[in-house]
Amino acid sequence: MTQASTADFVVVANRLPVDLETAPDGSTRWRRSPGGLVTALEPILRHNAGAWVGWPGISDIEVDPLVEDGLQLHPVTLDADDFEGYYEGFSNATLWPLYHDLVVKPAYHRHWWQSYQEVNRKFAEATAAVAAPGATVWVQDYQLQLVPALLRSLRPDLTIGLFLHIPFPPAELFMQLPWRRSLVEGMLGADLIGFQLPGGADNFRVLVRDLLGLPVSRRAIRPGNRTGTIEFDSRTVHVGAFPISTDSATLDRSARSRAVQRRAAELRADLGAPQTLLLGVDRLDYTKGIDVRLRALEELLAEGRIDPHQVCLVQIATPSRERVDHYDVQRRSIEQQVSRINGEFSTFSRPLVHYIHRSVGKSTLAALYAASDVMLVTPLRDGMNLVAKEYVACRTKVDGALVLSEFAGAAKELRQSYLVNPHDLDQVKDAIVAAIEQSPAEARRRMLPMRRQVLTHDVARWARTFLTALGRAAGRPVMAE
Ligand code: GDG
Repeated sequence: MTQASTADFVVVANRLPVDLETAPDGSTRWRRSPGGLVTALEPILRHNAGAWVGWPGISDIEVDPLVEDGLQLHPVTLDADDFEGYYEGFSNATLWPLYHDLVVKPAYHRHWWQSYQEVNRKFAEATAAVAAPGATVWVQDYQLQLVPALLRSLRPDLTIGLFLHIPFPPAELFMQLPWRRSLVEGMLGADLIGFQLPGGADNFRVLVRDLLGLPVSRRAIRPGNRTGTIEFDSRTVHVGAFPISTDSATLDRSARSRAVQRRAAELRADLGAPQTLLLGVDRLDYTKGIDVRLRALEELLAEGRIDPHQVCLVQIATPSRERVDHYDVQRRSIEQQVSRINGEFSTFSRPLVHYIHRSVGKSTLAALYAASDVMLVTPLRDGMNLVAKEYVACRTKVDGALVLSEFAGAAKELRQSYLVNPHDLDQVKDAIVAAIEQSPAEARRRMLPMRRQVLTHDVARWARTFLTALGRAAGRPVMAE
């Protein structure tokens, strides 16, 4: 462990790319939690004396800055009250449902807002202390929307980007938020605000025009990317769409490897060699529509349109935000659905639904993608949905079928999937049947263009595109890679 120094490029995210874990004997150790974001940003961080500011995953622990595997990490300490008010409360019981079209009712509590402000200030102060003069800072996601303005007031010399990973809602919904003005002004501290889709950027511009009465325009900073500008506080703030992706080449390579191919074959055999294997992979979240696909499956089985001897579903439902009420309710209802389907339709040789309420390893996940005939991605609303892109990246034999909700950002790129409105159960059922019955030629016709899209538009390209646009927005040279 080494003391970290000042950095020319700083990523600020709710979580660090490593988790601090407490062992049974009370000692702590770091475990890498490499997500797509780390993979995409790691080369840029390394080449630019980069640093990452974030929460280490355990409350009430003071941790010194450290260098882990060549990355400067700056832990932000949160106490149990911060975690409850800022994270579980305001981030996940206010903003999350508000930004996902009110799938459940957002709760508005003044003490949560207070905590959100305080914690955003902690993150801004930690970042201000780490960033070198004139550095570039990239703030990630809805938990930190006040950081851009707080940071700008502390460090006007910085170039600041903000990327929102989840949808940005229409103004009519956003206007419910009692602290709407402060939140928007917090975001406007950035030089560039990135959204997953042009629709999110449009929603933000309309909101700023109507709520703050500011002039907005559609001047493009990059051809082909619907971007615009907002004049605020004698500065120009750029707004645009930057659809995120996955590390496609690595997934493709992993899915081709002998080890993953062997594991895929083993998994199918372990599952009783079903004729058709269906798969769902999600955090257990009420936005993901796990209940939608289970309901569709149950009706198809009850109507005899699917033969229980031929089909089985693996549903990975990774534990998530378990202390937030709506998540607990959702979990119980999904578990009831699963046991009802299994009670009615399992055969003596195997259960109909294999429900895994745990996280599985990366190579098992790649093997599941490679082994499954039909991938079910049915969210009611989703910023992008990387699972859909990961499945496509792992279909190295150009087969398989993706049933995809129109309300996932990924639907804008994966047009050849079986697109469904998750609120239209009959359509979801018909799409599942069509996906199960498709011919190999039809599978190839659909999968080929989707693979081309995902393999050419990977997460590294996403990061590069955002940072290039940020450099142009700030009128400074972009990061070296
Ligand atoms: C937010 C936005 C946007 C899941 N279970 C396991 C596992 N995973 C991995 C998947 C995928 C990731 O977690 C989930 O990403 P999603 O994009 O599907 O969804 P969110 O977590 O809601 O992410 C979303 C994303 O940010 C990025 O901008 O796309 O719209 O909501 O990578 O593979 N990974 C492993 N084991 C599991 O059991 N190893």
